[in-house]
Amino acid sequence: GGEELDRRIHAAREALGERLVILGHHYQRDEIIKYADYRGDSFKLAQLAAKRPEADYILFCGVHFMAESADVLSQPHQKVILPNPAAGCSMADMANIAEVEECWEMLHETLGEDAGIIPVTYMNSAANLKAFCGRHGGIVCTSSNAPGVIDWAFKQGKRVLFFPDEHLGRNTATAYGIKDEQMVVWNPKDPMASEDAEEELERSKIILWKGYCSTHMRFSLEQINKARAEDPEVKILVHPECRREVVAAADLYGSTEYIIQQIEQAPAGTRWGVATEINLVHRLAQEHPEQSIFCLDPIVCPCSTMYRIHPAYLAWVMEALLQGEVLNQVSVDEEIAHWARVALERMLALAA
Ligand code: CIZ
Repeated sequence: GGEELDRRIHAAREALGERLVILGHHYQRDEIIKYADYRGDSFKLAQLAAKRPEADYILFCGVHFMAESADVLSQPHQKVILPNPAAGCSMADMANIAEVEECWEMLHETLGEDAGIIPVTYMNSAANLKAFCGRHGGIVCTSSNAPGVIDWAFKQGKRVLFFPDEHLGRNTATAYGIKDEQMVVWNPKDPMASEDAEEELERSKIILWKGYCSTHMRFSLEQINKARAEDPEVKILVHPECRREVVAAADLYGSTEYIIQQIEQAPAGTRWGVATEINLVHRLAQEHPEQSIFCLDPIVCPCSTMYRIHPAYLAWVMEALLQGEVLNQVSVDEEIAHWARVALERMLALAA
């Protein structure tokens, strides 16, 4: 039962002491987040790992690409553990290295070797895609710093190839002033399908990979209209992985860290309709009873892969550590880690 698991996790936690740090992503459920030494978005958590060199083990309560980034940015002696190895990210899986390399080749065949394409990958991607960006003059972005990264990329070249999330790419490019007709969607399953594909690519400024977050795709313009009809004062706060029309209709949009910050700074009595993962929305509602916070999607489901981190996995991997056994370690190949770090460090240099 829950109490027994809780007792086992606390006992293992005590025994492991400073050798273990537990990181919890904002989208984790309360039964997990309560054990986290730190909470954050993927990027903040990956950086935190490196700042705790006394911790030999980093227990990453989140999804696979996040654990990979933590491994890339952590110190060589640190081991990163993903409690349940089946916790992936369906959006991150929508782009793989073979497809991205094929796309890169086709784009250069069509546009020529001086196409001036800068690859930009969202943090939500496998380490080998970050490494691809590192090798080809590109960069990583998060939902917090995407505007600054896009600006950097356009100063380096003529075009951007953005993967894997079409919507973050489109929302960021729109805010940057790129017109719809300068955006092309790249479907890796059927590239160059359109009759006008060549012309579209010639005039493109940004090529958007056809990937999406199934949790954020649940939000719609109808939900926003309904919320406003019921309460004209309601503030609509959405994540940039939502569709363009949802972001366009919102009062505010931004990353998880931005959403949290907006709510923390708002006066008592503020009423919010929020479009992001339900565990974060519920937690914000609990932590801010002085405001009214609801999720725009009435039939909410949590992110199904984040949900795969269950307390039983924590107990299992922590007890194994006490026996000297490292289970479910996420370890990125040294060559890939090197180039992924190049792309991540370009992003870090921008923030500095
Ligand atoms: O990068 C992250 O942590 C995710 C998945 C979302 C966000 O906005 O922080």
